Amino acid sequence: MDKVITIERHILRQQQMHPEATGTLTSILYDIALAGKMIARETTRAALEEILGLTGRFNVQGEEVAKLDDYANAAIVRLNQFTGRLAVMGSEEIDDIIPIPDEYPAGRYVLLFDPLDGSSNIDYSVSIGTIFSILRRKSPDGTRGTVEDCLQSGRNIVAAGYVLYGPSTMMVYSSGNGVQGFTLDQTVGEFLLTHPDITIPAKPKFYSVNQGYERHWSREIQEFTNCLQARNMSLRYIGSLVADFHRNLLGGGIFYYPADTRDSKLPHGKLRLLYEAEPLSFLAEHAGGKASDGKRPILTIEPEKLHQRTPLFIGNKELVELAEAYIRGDKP
Ligand code: FBP
Repeated sequence: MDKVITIERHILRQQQMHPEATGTLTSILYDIALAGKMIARETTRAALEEILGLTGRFNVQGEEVAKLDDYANAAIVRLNQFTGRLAVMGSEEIDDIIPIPDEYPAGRYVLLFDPLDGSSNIDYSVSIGTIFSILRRKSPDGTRGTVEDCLQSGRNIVAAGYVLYGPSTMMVYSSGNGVQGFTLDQTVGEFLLTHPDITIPAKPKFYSVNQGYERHWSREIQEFTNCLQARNMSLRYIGSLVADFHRNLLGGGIFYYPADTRDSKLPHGKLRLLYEAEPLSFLAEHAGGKASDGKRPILTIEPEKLHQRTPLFIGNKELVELAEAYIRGDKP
């Protein structure tokens, strides 16, 4: 690396491009980077500290909550609730909105996050991650934030990203000016710019889907998958959305989690619109890719519920459009 650029320095530079900026967004991104470092420390020490495993509680999705899920959620809330920068937060792990306690001032931004994505992989030391998006509040300044502040289409996102806890810890984010990747140098505790201006490679290599569910898919999705196989693309599926997305962002490919007929309770697939699909779609589009629910761009969907789910097709533009063509029934 001929230049050592910390994430703080990079975010500050981005801020200087916006004379109207107040520095609040900058500070929120700093806090997320700090939360990422704290969670990275816990994930690497989880087995040593006996914080692997489950809490015995179930979240609003009906999934068992992992101890590390709890830690990650609490770390992000504790770092952000007293700063006066946020009006309200929303977490994949918490049923309702997370209000800013009355003793703290309410700010102008909204933070939505999946504290630990891929939690089914935590105990197997497989890559997991924290996913986040930041939006401006819609409710009047100075008042307490509302659920409406959280239910905004992805077009209103001002910044989004993820922290990936894998062989190395990386933070990848965009504030609308390209997608940047930083690697945590544990020896100095700093995220350093290692992947500037990420764009999805034009020639896709990978397709990522849980093919174990193929018999539950529509004929169109099955035909689309056959088409990818006929293109000699490699199947890669980790089962952690953030890790599968990250590989395809750097190596080229498509990740998809379609709706299927397995569980009538999940007619719209498994992944959460606000905490998973919207932030990664913001990144995909700023990296020259595309993200769709099979029929329309994810970022145009008007959310109705905090924990609503959506089918997701995300990655190389050409492949996402190919999936949409198959779903429309006009396969090429
Ligand atoms: P959470 O772990 O945040 O609940 O995320 C859901 C998730 O684990 C995604 O990361 C992943 O892509 C998907 O579910 C895996 O689902 P499945 O086991 O059905 O393939």
